[in-house]
This record gives sequence, C-alpha cells and structure tokens, in this order.
Amino acid sequence: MAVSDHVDLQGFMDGVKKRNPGENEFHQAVYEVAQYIFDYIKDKEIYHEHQILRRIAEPDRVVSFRVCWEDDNGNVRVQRGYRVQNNNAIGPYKGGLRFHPSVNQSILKFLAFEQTFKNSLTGLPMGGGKGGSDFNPKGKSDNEVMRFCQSFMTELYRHVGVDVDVPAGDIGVGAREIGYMFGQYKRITNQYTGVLTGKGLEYGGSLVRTEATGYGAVYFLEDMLKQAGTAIEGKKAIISGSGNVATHAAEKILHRGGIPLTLSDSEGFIYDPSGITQEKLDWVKELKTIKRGRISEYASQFKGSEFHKGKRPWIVEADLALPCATQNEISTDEAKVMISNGIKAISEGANMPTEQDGIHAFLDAKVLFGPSKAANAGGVAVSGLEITQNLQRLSWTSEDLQKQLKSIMHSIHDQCVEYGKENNENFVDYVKGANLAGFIKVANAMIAYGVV
Ligand code: NDP
Ligand code: 2IT
Repeated sequence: MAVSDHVDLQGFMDGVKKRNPGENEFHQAVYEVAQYIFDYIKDKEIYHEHQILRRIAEPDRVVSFRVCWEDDNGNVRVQRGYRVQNNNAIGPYKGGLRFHPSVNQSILKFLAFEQTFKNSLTGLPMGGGKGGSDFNPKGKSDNEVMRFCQSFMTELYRHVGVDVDVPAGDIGVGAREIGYMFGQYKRITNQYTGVLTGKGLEYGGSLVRTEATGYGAVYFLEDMLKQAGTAIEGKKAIISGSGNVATHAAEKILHRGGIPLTLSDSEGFIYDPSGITQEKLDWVKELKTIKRGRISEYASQFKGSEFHKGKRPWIVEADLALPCATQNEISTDEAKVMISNGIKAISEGANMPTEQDGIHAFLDAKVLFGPSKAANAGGVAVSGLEITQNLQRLSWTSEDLQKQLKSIMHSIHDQCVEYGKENNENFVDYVKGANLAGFIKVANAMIAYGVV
C-alpha cells in the first residue's frame, strides 16, 4: 500500500465540501470530528495509509426513493424516503428514522455519520445509519400516518433486516409509526424478526427504551458533574423540546432533585418559574403523544407559567441545559448568553444541537459540555439491548435494563475522560474524548478488513 500524501484539515474539508455540495449539516458534522482526528492521527501513518477518515465520511450507500400515499380526501401525495447506511465496520447499520418536512440528504447524512461514532461508544456491535422522509405527521389522521408508513416500508424493507440494518424512531417517529412499519414489514416478508427497535412491549419491544435517551442524557450529565465534584440536586435546568427525549430528560432531572424550568416546540417555549413537576410532566406526555397538542397549551393549563412565542429557552437563567429538540438550536450568540448567565453544564439530548462556534465558546469558558454522540447514546444503547432480547426471544426486566443503561452511560463517560482529559488539567474536553474514543474502534475494525 502506498504511503498517502497527508492532506491537512483544510484540504480534507475542501474535498468533503466539493464532493457533497450544499450539504451544510453534513459538512458541520464531519468538521466537528475531523478537527480532533487530524491531530490524533498526525503521527499514526496507518490511519492515513488506509484513508480511514475519508472512508468514514463517504456513506457506504445512500438509498432514496419515492413514497406515494393517499390522504383522507383521496388526493395522491408524493414524498421522498431515504436510508443512509454510513458504516457497518462494527455491526449491522443502526439508527433512527426521522419524519419531518425539513428532512433532506444533508441532514440524514450528518445523522448517519454521527451515529457511527455514537454506536461505537456504546460498546455494542452496531454500525451507523439513519433514514426518514420529508413527510410531516403533524395534523395527519392516524389512517393517513398508517398509509404513509406502509408505503414507506414497502420500499424500505428491501434495504433492512436484522443482520443488515435495524432502524428505530427519531423526530416524528414514535411508537405509533414503528407499529405501522413493523406490521407492514411482517406482512411483506412473512417474518417476525427484530428488524425495528422501539417496538411496543406486546410485540418485542424493550422496557426502558422509551425513557432511555432522556434518562441517559441525565446520567451522563450527572457523571460530568460528579467528575467536577458537584451534583444535580437543587440545580435549575433549561430544556428544549417536548417530545420523547425532552420529557424523559426532565423526568430524570426531577428524580435527581433538580428543577426543570422550561420545555419547547417549534412554536416557542414555556417557562414555569415554580418548576415542572412530575404531575405537569405526565400532562405534557399525554398532550404530546395522545392528544398531539402544542406546548403553548401548558401556559393555559398551569397558572404562573408563561409561553414565549417564537423564542427558545436559552435566555432563562439556569445551571444546567439540555437541548432536546433539533440540530443547531443553540446559536453561538445564545451560547454566549448562557455563559454570561452562569450556565455550568450542557448535556446534548438532541443530535448536534449546538453550533460549532457555540461549542468552542462553552469549552473556552470551561463549561462542562456533553456532546450528543456521547450524551444521547442511551437510546440506541437500549435499542441494541432490544435486538439482543429479540434474538434470544426473551424480555429482560426493567431493573436489569436500567442497570445496563446506567453502566453503558458510565462507560461512555469513562471513555470520554480517558481520551478527553488534557494533560495536567482537571477540565475534560468531552467533545474530543467522544470523537477519539468513537473513532478508534471503527477505524481499527476497518484496518483489519483491508481495502473494502
Ligand atoms: P419527538 O418527535 O418526540 O420530539 C421532537 C421535539 O422537538 C418536539 O417538541 C418538536 O416540536 C421539537 N422540534 C423538532 N424539530 C424542531 C425544529 N426544527 N425547531 C424547533 N423544535 C423542533 O423527537 P425526539 O424527542 O425523539 O427527538 C428529539 C431530538 O433527540 C432529535 O434531535 C433526535 O435526533 C434526538 N435523539 C432522539 C433519540 C430517540 O431515541 N428518540 C435518540 C437520540 C437522539 P414540534 O412538535 O413543534 O415539531
Ligand atoms: O439518534 C439516535 O440515536 C436515535 N434516534 C436512536 C437510534 C436507535 O436506533 O435507537
């Protein structure tokens, strides 16, 4: 094998941009990893020789397809579906499906790239993938959602399988959508396999999967605070989103004696100065998953709380922040406001919620910063445990799964400390730690396979 000419970070990124024009989210995700990897591999010829980063940043394949369905008025609607299979060096592709009007190839490529490192950090045998559609489930009837999901799976089934690629939920894909898709997969293939995770408990789903991402993000936050000699108890938390990840993150903050102050959706945020209690959270969960309502309704329901239309919660003073809605939802300017308001720690429940310069601002200010690929890995970790239970045709207990989730999150935290602790400094750069630890395992597996 010829020794490669070493390109520098800038040259590498120029190539990524040229090959993936206009895919800004993908460029951002690749840069965030590459800036650390370049430094790490500068004296490790083998990674250059095998062009490892160049290969991880080129998805194994991107499948895109037409999805036709009929709405309740008999109109034919046309959507685009995708599955990005980024890398399967350490296991079958694994990652969620997102249904949201903003979905495009750039967003799914960034998510599949991130998922590759996240899944590696869990220690479970899972490669990285992501998929979805620009379909908007909001405002659609259950029958419309069912027809869309069936049509989507009628193409997707060719590309997935328990040893090939195992999708799950993400934004806009929860228990209802997974049920419709699993039903259609079973109908088409006549096979009952664990091809999707996040399934209902009646048909092969795992206990603790629903809670896992939000709870896991708080376990990670707790570990970061412990490492720094403090704890969640008594601290105020600002949280964005009001879906699966946000509500369970808020719940675990409550379990730890913290005070959740905010939740949000795409229309604005609610601020409850007296704190969001378990009772209020239960009301929000029902609002979002059963009534499919808007978070603004919280302010009419609970006296003393406020709805801030068109705004994000980062202006509220607090000790802890958990962005749990979507990518780039903390701008660099908002990060600076949070720093001047005295924020102590961030745990990213959403994927890539902080702009690149915002992350640097937090790190420069020595704010504890748990990046998404580490902090939100609890969801996919329990998905991995769901796969194992399905293969065993067994269901484990909630206690067992809670214990395993905690232990996986501790192990991710430990890997970040090992690779992210600066010499002679107490401060841990968790971004660096997560990127290096996630990369090394995938890279070494790829080297073992040779050029494939
Ligand atoms: P849900 O669909 O359950 O909830 C999404 C929440 O985010 C809603 O409150 C939604 O508001 C809000 N949101 C979505 N898009 C936007 C936007 N463009 N601007 C403002 N708010 C928005 O999704 P999840 O809770 O599952 O996912 C939230 C985040 O967590 C995503 O980044 C996802 O990738 C990540 N994640 C999820 C995991 C999981 O297991 N579910 C695992 C790891 C990460 P609205 O109703 O107005 O759209
Ligand atoms: O971003 C993510 O890790 C997820 N949406 C969960 C993926 C999964 O396969 O459980």
